[in-house]
Amino acid sequence: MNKLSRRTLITTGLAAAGAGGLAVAARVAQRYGLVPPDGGGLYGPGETLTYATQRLLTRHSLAREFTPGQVSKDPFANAVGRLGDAFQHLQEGGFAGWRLAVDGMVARPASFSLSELRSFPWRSQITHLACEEGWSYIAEWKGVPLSHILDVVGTLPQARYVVYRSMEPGWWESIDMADALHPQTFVAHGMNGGELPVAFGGPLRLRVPRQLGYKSVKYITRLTISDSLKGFGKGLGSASPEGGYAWYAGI
Ligand SMILES: Nc1nc2c(c(=O)[nH]1)N[C@H]1C(S)=C(S)[C@@H](COP(=O)(O)O)O[C@H]1N2
Ligand SMILES: [Mo]
Repeated sequence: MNKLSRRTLITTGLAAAGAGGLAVAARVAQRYGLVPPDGGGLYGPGETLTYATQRLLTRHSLAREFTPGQVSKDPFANAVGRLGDAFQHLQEGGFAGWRLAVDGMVARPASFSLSELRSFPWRSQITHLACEEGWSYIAEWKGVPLSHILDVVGTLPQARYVVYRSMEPGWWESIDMADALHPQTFVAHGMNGGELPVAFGGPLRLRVPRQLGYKSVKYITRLTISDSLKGFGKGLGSASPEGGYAWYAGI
């Protein structure tokens, strides 16, 4: 069977199972390894149906890109908690000491300085950032595609997720390899033609334009590649499901 008809079959199966009951859909998803880390509990079957269906239908699709004329004149930066003395110290040094550590299931664990990251091949995109609370803005983002960083460190074949952590306490997320390798997923260091302002996550944030704003974590300092999310936090994949939000926030 070719890939497409297999995909149609699974998707049709999921839809039929979904009509017959979310729990049945969850069993179909399980058979194809499409259960998200927060797929247990009360909302689990719904989360599984969303994730599995989107993964099969939109695996390679691109988030919409805009023209320079559509960039928001006055983008809204979400309020950020206290970033702490260590952050302030780095900021006073122009972030020369900022590092992004990459570890876990990689052949060559590494720690990159900001200037090393800026010397990597970069790309830019004009995309929409949408908060689950209703506001949004369009900005131009400049950064290193995450896939490039994963190439440099040599991701092992059994890798399934990239976990990313912020210097801001309590903020950590993860994405699956489909989103990690997606061409629009950036480790962003620039915005609207300049350096990335602190209010918008500078010096470094992840941009995941195919998911809601909360997956675009600001002030990232560490990436961990893993085959499982069980050992991180409460094992639900990120801080979001611990606070009642979905791990997969595809749009
Ligand atoms: N470290 C950190 N990252 C974060 C947040 C935060 O408060 N701290 N807020 C998240 C949420 S809920 C959204 S909607 C976006 C907001 O991005 P913005 O500040 O560029 O508008 O950042 C996400 N990343
Ligand atoms: Mo948000």
